[in-house]
Amino acid sequence: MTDEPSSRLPELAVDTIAALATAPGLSAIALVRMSGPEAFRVLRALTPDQDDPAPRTAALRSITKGEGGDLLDRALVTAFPRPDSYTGEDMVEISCHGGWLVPRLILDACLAMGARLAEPGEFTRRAVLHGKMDLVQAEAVLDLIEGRSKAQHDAALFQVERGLSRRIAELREQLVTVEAYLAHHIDFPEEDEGPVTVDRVVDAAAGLREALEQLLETAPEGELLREGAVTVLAGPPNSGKSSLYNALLGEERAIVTDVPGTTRDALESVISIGGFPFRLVDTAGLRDSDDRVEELGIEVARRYLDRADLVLFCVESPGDLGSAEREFLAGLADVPTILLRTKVDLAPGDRASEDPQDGDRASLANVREIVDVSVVDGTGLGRLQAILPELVYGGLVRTGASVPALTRARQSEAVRKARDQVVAFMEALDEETPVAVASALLRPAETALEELLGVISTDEILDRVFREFCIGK
Ligand SMILES: Nc1nc2c(ncn2[C@@H]2O[C@H](COP(=O)(O)OP(=O)(O)OP(=O)(O)O)[C@@H](O)[C@H]2O)c(=O)[nH]1
Ligand SMILES: [Mg+2]
Repeated sequence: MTDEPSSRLPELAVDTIAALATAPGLSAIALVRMSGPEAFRVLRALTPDQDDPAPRTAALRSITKGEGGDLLDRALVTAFPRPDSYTGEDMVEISCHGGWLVPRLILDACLAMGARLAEPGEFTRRAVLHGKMDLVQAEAVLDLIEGRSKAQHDAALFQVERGLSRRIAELREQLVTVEAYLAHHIDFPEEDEGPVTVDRVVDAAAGLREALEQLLETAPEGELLREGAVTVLAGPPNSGKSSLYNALLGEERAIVTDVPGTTRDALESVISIGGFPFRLVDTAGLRDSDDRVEELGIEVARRYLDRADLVLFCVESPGDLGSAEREFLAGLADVPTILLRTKVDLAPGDRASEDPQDGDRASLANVREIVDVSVVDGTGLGRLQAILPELVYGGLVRTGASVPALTRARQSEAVRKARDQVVAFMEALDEETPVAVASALLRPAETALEELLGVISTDEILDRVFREFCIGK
């Protein structure tokens, strides 16, 4: 531990930040962390008359309020001299007892001794500013914390380990190659068979466009992976929606009765099915109702259906599929739907004869599968759990989540911008626009990829990335 500023890093941040890195509440241990030029001085103030801990080695210390104040706790402290720390700055971690009081008192002591409370995401933001990680990795740090399913975890970890960053860097390289070919071509315009023909430039640009396109195709599934696919249980009253909701959740969350119109408000839970995240929503049964509360519940159901990624439409038997339901299903337009025939334990045997007839197919155009289910004997639940990931995350199910995939709007916007510029460039060449003029179209593509990685970044870009973070990260 030294007060000498390291010559290896520019001093970008002037102040020292502190925050609770663990969630407040009852826990055995909590972590208070500090980062910045004053971090070691503040630690000394909190641990008077005690040795500085050896770098990167946990040491047990009595933590006081500072400058001879009250004892607050005995805790493990670790000092990380820059640049070998998460942020790249001098950092201190204090692992103290958890709960409501101790971590708060220690944090207050850090603040009283000169640190300032960190903004959301500020530790990671400093890590980016000091070149410890790029922006895409920083976003993945957040995904890693927020992930609730195996696929989310795999994808976030892959991205933290630069999987996506490498892919974007390769695309940027490809772009620089096109620009280099172009420069060559401009330098030797007379040589028809010169070092680089226009064809070669066009080929390279086409390859780049294709690669950008492929990455862009990963965005819909990648973004769903972060949010969870909104999967709405809908259908007539009493058709068994809440029973299925509970069965898929593995707990009795929703009220189930034989009274039609039991569910009023929508219930939502995030669950992992086959390792993929789903936001399962139980809704009020759809019917014309005079009951004001039920009516409102049906309104809520419709709003969920408007933004559903997938609908599980429950009917007791296809015979129940009245014109209202048919109309409703047709109205779901292109939301993939699974038609669930519920309570099959009540009518055992072959129900194929009850399959919707051919004439029904038009109104069932978006029905991808028909599954017989029963929550009483478990029929069809396994099949349903196998179909759901395939239907929503088919691409990722096949490739695994450890592939470069775009997981945020910010990322897909940048790649789309780059793709559009490359397309505009190719069109310009096609129209025999002077090569020097056309080449100007490539620069914004390069900027888009550089901003994506944070090679060049503005406060606006950084604010956008880090505002989603919690304090202490
Ligand atoms: N035998 C049998 N009964 C079921 C099954 N699923 C649901 N039920 C019964 O059907 C009735 C209605 O079930 P719910 O899950 O409340 O139906 P719902 O679609 O949520 O009904 P609303 O909330 O009123 O729209 C209850 O009495 C359940 O016990 C099943 O698979 N087999
Ligand atoms: Mg219900």
